[in-house]
Amino acid sequence: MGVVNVTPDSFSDGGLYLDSGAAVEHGLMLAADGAKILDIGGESTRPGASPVGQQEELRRVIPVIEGLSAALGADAPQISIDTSKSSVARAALDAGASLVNDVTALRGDPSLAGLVAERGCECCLMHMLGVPRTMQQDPRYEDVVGDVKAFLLARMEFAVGEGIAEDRILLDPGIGFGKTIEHNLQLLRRLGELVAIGRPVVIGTSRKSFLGRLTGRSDPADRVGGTIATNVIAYERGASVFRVHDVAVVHDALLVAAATVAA
Ligand code: HH2
Repeated sequence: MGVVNVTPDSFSDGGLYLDSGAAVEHGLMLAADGAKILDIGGESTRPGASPVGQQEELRRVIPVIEGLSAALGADAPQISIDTSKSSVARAALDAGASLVNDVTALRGDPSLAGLVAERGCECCLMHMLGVPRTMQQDPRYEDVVGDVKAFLLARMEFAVGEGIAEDRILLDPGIGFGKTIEHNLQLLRRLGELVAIGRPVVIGTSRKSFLGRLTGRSDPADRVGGTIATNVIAYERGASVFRVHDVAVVHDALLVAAATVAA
């Protein structure tokens, strides 16, 4: 899953693809690099980020999804919309998206679950403790893996109760969303416990700050080594979807990891 952030303030690529033409071009490059899914987002969820209004989010992402849908060929990657708003998800699905990636796991907008159920599209339910503005202020868990697993099971039960087919659901532990370095590492180390739920697990470590703290790399673009290491480990522990900014190198790393594990 390649990331296309159409935002001025994303933590690693804010402002680079705010222009819809540049965002479409970037998405096409990620597809050529091997992305099977393109995740389009118009609102940063980095720690401390401020919420974006519906009109502005629509203005950012819809032309990009329309542009990618028109430009991508027969072997096109799936388009995912990274949003918590049902109005944005609806317009994105109309424009060609088929996966709703909601970092609030259907807690942010009461009408999003019904929309996903009605359209029969896929959705990714992600764990987050608190809200982006304050989530990194002293996050605490009884047992981070057990707590995240219980949360994901509860959100899946909610989604199914709202009419979403279980086989349309992907799950994500939400690396960096209300977690310390040790919480993130525990989730990666014990990812198998989440894979055991039986739904595809999405993992998003790409360029995140815990990799910077572990390696001393303050510039997110310099965290590709840490990104590769964590994605290979997640693959080996059963993750299915790898949300990254640097598709080409992670794609190669996963091809080699897959060949090694298969042998
Ligand atoms: N991480 C980010 C955003 N969306 N979605 C899922 N399912 N999993 C993640 O780990 C995840 C996500 C944050 O990364 P990014 O989009 O690069 O940054 P920003 O939120 O600042 O735009």
